[in-house]
Amino acid sequence: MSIDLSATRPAEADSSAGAVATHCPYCALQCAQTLTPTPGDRLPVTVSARDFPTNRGGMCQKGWSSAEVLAAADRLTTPLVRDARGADLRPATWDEALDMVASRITAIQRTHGRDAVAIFGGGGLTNEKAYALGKFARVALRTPYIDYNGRFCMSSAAAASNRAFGMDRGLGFPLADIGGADAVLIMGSNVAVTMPPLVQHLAGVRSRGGLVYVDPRRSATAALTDNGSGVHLQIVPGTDMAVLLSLLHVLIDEDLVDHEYLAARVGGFSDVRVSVSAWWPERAEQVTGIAAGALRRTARLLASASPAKGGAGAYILTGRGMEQMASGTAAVSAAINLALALGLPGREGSGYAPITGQGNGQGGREHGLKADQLPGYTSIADPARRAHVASVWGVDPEDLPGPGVPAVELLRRLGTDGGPRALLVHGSNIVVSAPNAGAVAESLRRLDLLVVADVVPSETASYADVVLPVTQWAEEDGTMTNLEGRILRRRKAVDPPGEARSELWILAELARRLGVRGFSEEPAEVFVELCRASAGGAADYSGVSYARLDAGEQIHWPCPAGDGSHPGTPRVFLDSFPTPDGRARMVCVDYQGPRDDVRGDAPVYLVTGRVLTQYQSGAQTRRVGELVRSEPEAFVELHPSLAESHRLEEGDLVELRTARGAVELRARVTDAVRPDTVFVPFHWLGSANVLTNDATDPTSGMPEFKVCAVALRPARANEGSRS
Ligand SMILES: Nc1nc2c(c(=O)[nH]1)N[C@H]1C(S)=C(S)[C@@H](COP(=O)(O)OP(=O)(O)OC[C@H]3O[C@@H](n4cnc5c(=O)[nH]c(N)nc54)[C@H](O)[C@@H]3O)O[C@H]1N2
Ligand SMILES: Nc1nc2c(c(=O)[nH]1)N[C@H]1C(S)=C(S)[C@@H](COP(=O)(O)OP(=O)(O)OC[C@H]3O[C@@H](n4cnc5c(=O)[nH]c(N)nc54)[C@H](O)[C@@H]3O)O[C@H]1N2
Ligand code: SF4
Ligand SMILES: [Mo]
Repeated sequence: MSIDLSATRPAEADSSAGAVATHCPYCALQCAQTLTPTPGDRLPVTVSARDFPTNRGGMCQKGWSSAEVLAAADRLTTPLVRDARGADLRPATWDEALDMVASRITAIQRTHGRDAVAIFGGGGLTNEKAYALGKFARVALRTPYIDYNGRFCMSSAAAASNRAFGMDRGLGFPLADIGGADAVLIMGSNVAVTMPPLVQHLAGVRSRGGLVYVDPRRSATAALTDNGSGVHLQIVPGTDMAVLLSLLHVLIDEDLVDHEYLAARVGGFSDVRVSVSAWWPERAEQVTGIAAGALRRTARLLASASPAKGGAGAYILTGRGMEQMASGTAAVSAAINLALALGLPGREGSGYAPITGQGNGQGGREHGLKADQLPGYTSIADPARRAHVASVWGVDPEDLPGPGVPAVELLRRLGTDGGPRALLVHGSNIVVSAPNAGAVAESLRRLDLLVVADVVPSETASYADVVLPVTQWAEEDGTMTNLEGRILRRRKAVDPPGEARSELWILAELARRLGVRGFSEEPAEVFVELCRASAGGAADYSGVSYARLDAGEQIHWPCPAGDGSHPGTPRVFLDSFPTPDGRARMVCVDYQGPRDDVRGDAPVYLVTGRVLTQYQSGAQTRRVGELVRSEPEAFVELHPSLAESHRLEEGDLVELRTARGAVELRARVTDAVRPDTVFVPFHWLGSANVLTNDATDPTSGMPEFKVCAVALRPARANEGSRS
C-alpha cells in the first residue's frame, strides 16, 4: 500500500520540503499560514497555522478552510464572453477575450472620450496588483475614474487620521502593544467575530477590567467584557459621536486631560474645548441611551490608564460600526480628539487606531487604487508627486489624469450622460456589497461594457460581458500590508487551474493591445517599480525588497531606501507628527445622527455587519461547505419584545422595507439586540444592501452602511403556515 501512496503523493509533498510560508487570503490580520501541496488530492494544499506576532498561532474557521476555494466546483478556469446582450456567457480563448476588451475600450474611448472607461478595484489585491491596476488606469486608459471597495471600509478613518496626524497607517504600532494597556476603548469593531485571533491581545486589559466596548448589539466582543473584564455600552445606533463628545467633556470638566502633551504636541485644543462644553453626560444620555454615570466612569477609567496619570497606557480603537456613517469622518475625529486629550497618540504603549478590514485594504490605498491617490500614499493633485511618479512610469506628468470620484459616486455615474460607459472590476462583488445594491445593478445594466476579473463566478460577474479568470493567494507571489502597516510576503504553493492567469499578466497584455508598454507580469519586478514610485511618499517602501522580506517579515512602512539598512517604522509619531508644524491637529466636530432616522413609517433601526463564518460579499466563503453549513443564509436578529409586538417567532419570515427596497429574511429572536434595533448581515445577495442608504460622508465618501430606518412586518408567506 505504501507504494500506491507514494505513486499519488510524490515524496517531496510528504516531507515539509514543498511547504510554503504565506498568509491567509482573507482579512487584515493576515494570519500566518503554512501551505503544503498535496498533488492528486481533492484539495491542492493542506493549510496549517504558523506562529506570528499578530495571530500567535491562531486562525479562524475561514483561514482553516481556505483551501476549499482553490478547488471550488465552479472555479473560473477559462475566459468567458457574451456575444450579445441577453446571450449566455461562453468560453473563449485569452486572445479572443482580451482582443474583445481592448477593441471595445478603444471604440468607447474614441466615441466618448478617455473618461468613458472606469476601474473598480479591491482591497484583497496584492500590493503589486493594486499598483499595476492604478498605473493601468492612469497610463493605459488615462482615465480619472478609478476607486475601490476600500472606500466602503477605511475611508472615514483615513480622512480623519490624515487631517489629525498627517498620515494614515491603520495601527501605527504593533498589535502586540495593546497587551500591556490598562484600558482599551473599542468603538463598533466586533473583533471576536471579525478577527478572532486578535482577542488574545486583549487578555491583559481584560484581566485588569479595562475593556470598554461600544455596540448596539451584545455581540461576541461585548461578551468579552463580562465577569468584571470591562463594560459594554449598548448605545442607540449611530450615536457614537455623542458618546465621544461627552467623554471629552468629562475629561475637561474633571481636569483629567494631559496638559503637558497638549501644550507640546497638539494644536486646536482651545476650540475643541469650547465645542464639547454643551455635551454634559446627562445630555448625551438622552441621545445615546447610556447612563450619565456610566459615561463618567468610562472617562475616568481611560484617564487613570493614561500615561499622564501614571497608568500603563490606553488605546482607543474604532471599527466599521462607528465609521460607516455619513458622519463617519467627524465621528473618527471625535475619537482622535479624545485620544489626543488623553495624550495617547505617538506614545509607546498607548494610541488611537482604526482596525483595518480587508487583507490588503491598507496597501490598496497606498499604491493608487483610490481616486485621489498616487503610489506612496500621495496626492494625485500634488505637482511634485505627479512629476516623480510620471518619471517612474516614463510618461509626461501633463498626461496623468487628475482625481476621480469616490466609489458610490462612480457607481452612480455609470451609464449616465457624460459618465463612464465601460467598467473593469477587479476584486469586488458590488451587486452584493455596495449600498443600495438594487441601484448598483441598474447602473451595471446601463453600461456598454462590463469586464469582471474574479476567481469564481460572483454575482457581479453574472452581469459581465467578459469574465476573466484569475489566480488566488496560494497560486501567486506578491506582498500584502497588514493592519499594522507591516509588509508581508504572499508565496505561491501551487499552479492555478486551467487557464486562470495572474492579473499582472492580464494588465500587461491589455496594455500592450492598447499600445502601451512598461507593464511587467513578474511580481518581483513590479514590486521594485512600486518601491521606486513610493519613494518620498508617506508610505515609503523604497527600502524594502523581496530579499529583505524573505529574511523576516519585520518591516512596517515608512522604510526609505537610505543606505539600505532602514529597519522600517513599527511605531509612528513617537517624535513628532508628519504635519507641517509637527503637531497633531484637533478638529471641531458637531454631532450628527443617522441621515435616515427612524420615523412613523420606518420606526426601527437597521444595523448591518458580519458573521464569523462568512467573508464580505460571500463570493469565496459561500463556496466552502463547512462555512455554508454554519451560516447558510441571511437572517434578521430581533429582540423578543419587538418580535412579540409584531407577532413574530423564531424562524418566521420577516419583511423588511426601506426607501431603497424590501427583503424577506428568517427571524432570529435574541435579546442581544436592542428592542429598537434589528441586525442583518450583508454576505448574501438580497440581504442588507437591498435596504441600506447610499448617502455618503462629504469628506471621505463613506456610505452610511451601518444605520438606517426600517419598517418590518411578518411576511405574507407566514400566514398560511400559521393558521
Ligand atoms: N468573519 C468576517 N471577518 C471579517 C470580515 C468579514 O466579512 N467576515 N471582513 C473584514 C473587513 S473588510 C472588515 S472592514 C472588518 C470589519 O470588522 P467590524 O468592524 O468588526 O465589522 P462589522 O460586523 O461590520 O461591524 C462591527 C459592529 O458594529 C456594530 N454596529 C452597528 N451599528 C453601530 C453603531 O452605530 N455604533 C457602533 N459603535 N457599532 C455599531 C455591529 O453591531 C457590529 O457588531 O472585518 C474583517 N473581518
Ligand atoms: N451593509 C453592509 N455592506 C457592506 C459592509 C457592511 O458592514 N455592511 N462592509 C463594507 C466593507 S468594509 C467592505 S471591505 C466591502 C467588501 O465587499 P466586496 O468588495 O464585495 O468584497 P469581497 O466579497 O471580498 O469581494 C472580492 C471579490 O474579489 C474576488 N477576488 C479575490 N481575490 C481576487 C484577486 O486577486 N483578483 C480579483 N480580480 N478578484 C479576486 C472574490 O472572489 C470576490 O468576488 O463590503 C462593504 N459592504
Ligand atoms: S482572522 Fe482573518 S486572517 Fe486570520 S484566519 Fe481568520 S480570516 Fe484569515
Ligand atoms: Mo472592509
